[in-house]
Amino acid sequence: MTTTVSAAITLPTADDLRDRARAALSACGVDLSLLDPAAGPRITARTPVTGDDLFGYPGSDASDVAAAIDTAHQAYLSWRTVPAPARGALIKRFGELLTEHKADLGALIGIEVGKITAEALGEVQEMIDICDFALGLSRQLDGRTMPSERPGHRLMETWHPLGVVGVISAFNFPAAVWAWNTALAIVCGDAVVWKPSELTVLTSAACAAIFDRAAAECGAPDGLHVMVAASAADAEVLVDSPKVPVVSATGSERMGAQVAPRVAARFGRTILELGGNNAAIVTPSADLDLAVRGIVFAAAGTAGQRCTTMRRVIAHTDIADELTDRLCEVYRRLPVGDPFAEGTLVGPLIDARAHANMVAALDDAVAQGGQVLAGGARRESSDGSFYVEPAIVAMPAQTAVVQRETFAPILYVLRYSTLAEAIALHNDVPQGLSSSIFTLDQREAEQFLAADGSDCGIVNVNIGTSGAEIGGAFGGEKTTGGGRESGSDAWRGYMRRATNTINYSHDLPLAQGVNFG
Ligand code: UN1
Repeated sequence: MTTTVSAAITLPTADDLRDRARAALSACGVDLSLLDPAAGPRITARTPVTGDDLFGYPGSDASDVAAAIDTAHQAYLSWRTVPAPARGALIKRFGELLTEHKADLGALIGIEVGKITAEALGEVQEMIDICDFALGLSRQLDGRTMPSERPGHRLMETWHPLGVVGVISAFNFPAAVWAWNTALAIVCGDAVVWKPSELTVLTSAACAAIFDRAAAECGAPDGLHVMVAASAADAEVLVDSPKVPVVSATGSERMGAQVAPRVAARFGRTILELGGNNAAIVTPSADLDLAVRGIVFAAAGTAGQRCTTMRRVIAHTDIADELTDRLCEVYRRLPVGDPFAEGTLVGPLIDARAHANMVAALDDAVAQGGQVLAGGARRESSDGSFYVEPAIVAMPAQTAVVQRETFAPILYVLRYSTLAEAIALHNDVPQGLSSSIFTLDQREAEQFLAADGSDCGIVNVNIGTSGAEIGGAFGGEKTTGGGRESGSDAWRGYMRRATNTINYSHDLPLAQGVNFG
């Protein structure tokens, strides 16, 4: 399946991308003298757009990570005493600066991740939205009061900051997922040490510089947020440090399986957002126009590199042929190419490894009885860049390849006859992040939403699996890790709960009516 089709892709030059990156970094407040350091550990910033290395950036080693944790812990000790609404003022300013630098951050995300401009700007908008949300939250970190069983007593809950939150983020949402965690953690009174993906160090440096500016303007303690450009091995300090009560990690199931037991062994808390193997069930009553649009955005958008990307369609036999034909027809016309060019909808894969994984998955699918109906080929471009045509593969059954997450634009199509069979197929994968059903039949929709319906953390009706709003809690079950970030009451994951019983009487009645002399 390693076919390369000849319609060559025209790309910007690496020098052009370097110039754009320098301009955006400088506008965001990153000291350009950091680029291409002469000595010390170093990370290489690269672009998937052309496949070229862009700059060197100073790396952090394990001792830097330990020092960052100490600094952040000190900052937390004073930050936790700042009233939450005053903490919100910092996030308000941060959101304003993000708005001001939306285009700069969008450019960096485009350069380092290869997202098309609309999606790169969408990611920054998601950061601005979470700031709005966290600002409101800063006046709503509410606890309950419960009736006490004892006269003259009050029972209530208060919520307090926890300490340093370790944030480990992935390349595909280099800015927004960090912002979900950081905006909430800061409003909750925590400090943050951030280990971004090594693939997106420039975007991360720009985000950190913008945050630092907001923090300085608002008089926040130094070191409230520290970014460490560390390797996964050096970042293990973050995983093991007892001074990091919460580790919020986004990435592969393999990474989560390493991080979670180590944090648990020291009784730390994790917020995990790991793999997804998201599906849509399309029923006979579905509005197929809507379904096609929703599926194409979710399956081919971001070149299949979202954790929420749709990887499976489970189509009723009555409409499966028509749906598949229509999807293939759209797939054959999808504009693949330079993410900065107007009209492009599918940018590059992140790197050679991602492409090798896609090729291997397509080979496995064919060996397991699949038939590639559209796409799958690599388009001719520069040597180090990987532009692929999103693929649709008809599968006779939910074989091993369909059950694993391949972080590339491959959409497997399966067929079903009864809704019970469709839901069983839907849930028969290890992951449990996002899901959707396309139907105009309320009974079918409700069955999918019910306790014995979709087993995912995100369950949608008549929209695709990706592109969640920040207002809801984001995350999923099973090997997705069980964490919840972003909206709703996800903030509670960044705080500790204290149960308070207050006696305002002159007596000392004991609970449960216990008489103690
Ligand atoms: C991710 O891919 O890690 O729902 C996050 C979505 C985005 C977030 C994706 N709001 O697709």
